[in-house]
Amino acid sequence: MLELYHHGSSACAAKVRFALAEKEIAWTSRYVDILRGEQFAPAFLAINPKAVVPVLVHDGEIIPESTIICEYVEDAFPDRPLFPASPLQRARVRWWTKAVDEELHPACSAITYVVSHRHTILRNGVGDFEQFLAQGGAEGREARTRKWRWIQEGLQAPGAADKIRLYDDYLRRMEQALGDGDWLVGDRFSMADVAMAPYLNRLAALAMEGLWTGGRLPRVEAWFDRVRRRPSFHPGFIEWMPEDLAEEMLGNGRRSWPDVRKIVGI
Ligand SMILES: N[C@@H](CCC(=O)N[C@@H](CS)C(=O)NCC(=O)O)C(=O)O
Repeated sequence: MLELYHHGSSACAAKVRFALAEKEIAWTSRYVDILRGEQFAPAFLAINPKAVVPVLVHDGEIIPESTIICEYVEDAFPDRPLFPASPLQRARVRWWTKAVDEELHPACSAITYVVSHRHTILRNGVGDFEQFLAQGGAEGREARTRKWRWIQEGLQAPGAADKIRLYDDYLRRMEQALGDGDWLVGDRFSMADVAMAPYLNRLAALAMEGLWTGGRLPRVEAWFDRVRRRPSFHPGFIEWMPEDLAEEMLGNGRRSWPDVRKIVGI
């Protein structure tokens, strides 16, 4: 039995849901409301001391980290493969998954907090700085302090604008990688597309599709339309996203869009 600890708005959890749906694998939901601090509950910390989702539990074995989960699922359930057969194309796929883990995901967290989650968290009650630090589990003082500033200062927080520019650079790399093809690596949908989809979906959820629409990055626009039309898109991205949170993110994103445009020079 496969159990997935996840949250509706988590990009890396969406990546795992998307991969599972592509591979038509059934799973049981263990929902962790990370905007209400459920990731710090002792029962969840026993599963993942890092206090983050997603975590997969397969027949009692705990597998954390979204990229590792997707690779594990591919190895354990090889039907409907998400990795190409050729070594070179597998290396190209891994270039994207590594970029997501190392750069895009941290940028996505920052953008989501400074544009939207900060409002939700402030409304739910964040306590004072010391309480916030103490709550962070293994996250560490530096990361926790950075998050506190995202919550308190929004787009004015140090480094926030750089994260938006980094994201924009990746969109341009996608435009280049797509060339005349439909997908990021080779001519088949792959884990590279699975890995990138949540990060464009997040920008769309924050009303920032203008970063690629309107003729700015037409191949990226067409790619995201193709991704959205896949039957796996709904179970990956829509089904678990709380409607009120989706509305809130869209509204907060719309209010931030003029500042985001200025940052990327549109
Ligand atoms: N490298 C991890 C990152 C996991 C992560 O950052 N998860 C976020 C949601 S996307 C989370 O649970 N955050 C909890 C928090 O912000 O306290 C992975 O890919 O699984």
